[in-house]
Amino acid sequence: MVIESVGVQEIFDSRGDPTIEVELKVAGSHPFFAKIPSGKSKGKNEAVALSFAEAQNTLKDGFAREIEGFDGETVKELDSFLLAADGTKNKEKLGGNVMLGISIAFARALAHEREEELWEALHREFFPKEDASKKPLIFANLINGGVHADNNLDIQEYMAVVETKGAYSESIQRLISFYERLGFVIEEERDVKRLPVGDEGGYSVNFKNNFAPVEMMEKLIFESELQNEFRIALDAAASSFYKDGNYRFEGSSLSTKQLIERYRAYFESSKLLCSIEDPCDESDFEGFKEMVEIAGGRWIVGDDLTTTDPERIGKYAEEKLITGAIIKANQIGTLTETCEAIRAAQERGVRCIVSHRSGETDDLFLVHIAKACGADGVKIGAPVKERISKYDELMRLYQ
Ligand code: 2PG
Ligand code: MG
Repeated sequence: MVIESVGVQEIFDSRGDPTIEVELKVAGSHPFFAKIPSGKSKGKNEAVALSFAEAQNTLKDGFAREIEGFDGETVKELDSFLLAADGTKNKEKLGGNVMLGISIAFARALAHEREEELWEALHREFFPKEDASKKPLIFANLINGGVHADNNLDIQEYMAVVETKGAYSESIQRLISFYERLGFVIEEERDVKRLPVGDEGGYSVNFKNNFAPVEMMEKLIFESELQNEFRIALDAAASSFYKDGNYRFEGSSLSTKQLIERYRAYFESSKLLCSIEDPCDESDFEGFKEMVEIAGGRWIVGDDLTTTDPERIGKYAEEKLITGAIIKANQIGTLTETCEAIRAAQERGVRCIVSHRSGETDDLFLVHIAKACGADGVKIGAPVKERISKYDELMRLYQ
């Protein structure tokens, strides 16, 4: 498969912030595209994302000519070429977003040539032994806080975790009804109409403390008799409230030990809380370790800590800092490294949750990565607006 040209367009994500779409032309076919999402609560080690103007200049300054005529039959070959052409540690020369866009568009071209879906091409190349029919748990963010919302919650995300034993269509319908009921409960309690929502479509209102949303969701899950199918997960995104060695939490300054005591109390008070992502700052290795020790089988998930980096995931899994890992392709910047990160987790028994970003597009590649690798979870926000297309794709791919 020979690349004829690469171009970039400026597009806008679900927050209205600019991001890029890559267009790739290969010999003898129509163009292939990939839209790249963007994050707000980012890990320090994420690949650099170029602005549209920077991406355009990089292509004009010679990279477009360099890649023209590239000839390869696998995603790995293309990504090795991109990594060599970039040559930096954090992809600052070509941009992780540009590289990932080329990588995904090329994978789509390869899949098209073989009359396959994107997930089939990825499964064949990277995960031939994994069970692509395994249904991932759905992590749906229903109450937003932290930097994703304009409210008083320090914790960034309160997610319903939905296990699907039958058809996805039925579980997703139950999730949508649950999300609506949760909205009514909050409206009634506050006596307001039209609740504000945060970046990922979850309700964004004040609560008396960071545990109150868990209590509210848990009560409603039991009242709705969904306790055998629905559980609750948090993304604390703790780096966003960590400053100078302490955590700014509910107006106080907490040490790692004190913060972990709060989480311990959550575990004791909740029957359904099954996972906490980034409970501590990405530099607080002791904190992560202690969380795994007290978690009692609940997942302790790395996101800012691990940034979809195969080496970091491998290292932190072996040091027992995590039992789950968030997979976001644009944190690392190529499909090959994304798949290696998943492998690094799978080989060590660490659960993989393939995730969206807070600034999303309607590109569906994350659902295809999840299916290709037999992921344990997909994290796609509330079932509304721009995120709904990912739920539709889940139903289509797993019917
Ligand atoms: C996260 C994500 C997605 P962002 O922290 O897990 O929910 O947010 O894309 O802003 O990093
Ligand atoms: Mg996160």
